[in-house]
Amino acid sequence: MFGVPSSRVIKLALAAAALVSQAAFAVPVTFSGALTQSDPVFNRPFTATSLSTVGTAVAYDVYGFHVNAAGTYSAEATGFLSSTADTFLALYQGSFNRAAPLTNLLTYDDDSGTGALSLLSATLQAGTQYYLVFTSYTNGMYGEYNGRFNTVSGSGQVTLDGAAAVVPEPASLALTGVGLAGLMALRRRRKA
Ligand SMILES: [Ca+2]
Repeated sequence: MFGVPSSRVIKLALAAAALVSQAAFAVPVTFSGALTQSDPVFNRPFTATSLSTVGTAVAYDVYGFHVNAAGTYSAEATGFLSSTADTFLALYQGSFNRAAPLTNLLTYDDDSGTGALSLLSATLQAGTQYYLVFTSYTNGMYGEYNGRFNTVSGSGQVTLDGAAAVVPEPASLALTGVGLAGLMALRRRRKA
């Protein structure tokens, strides 16, 4: 006979329930960085078939990511320089080549977010590599920014691939503070 204290059984059950709930609900993934004068530049798209004539050499950052289940996902710019700053997002499937900005372009957005911030959504598949390009509307716009991926439909999860400036959105503000403090400490160390 195995005499297992009932309190331990309850604890195990609660731990298992916590694991299940973590797996069942997608967690938004935030990212942050800065567009700088030393960033590479490209001629951003204007439409799916034409290039911008005002964003001809915009600084950009690229975020490689994948999802673990098919579904609808969104990516948005949540801040850039100031409330009037004008972001642009482009989503690529398979590969991104700054010399061919219309190749593999899945979708893009200029101003669907707050103010002139960008918000795009797309149906994505598991097992496919995607690249989110964060850039600005016109040339010469530099500054720090924040962004976020969300699962719009389905229970899939976005995972960023090897991006250094990635902070999974935590469940509490306390955790956000710790994550941002850690990120800033890391950034300070790198600059030193
Ligand atoms: Ca914009």
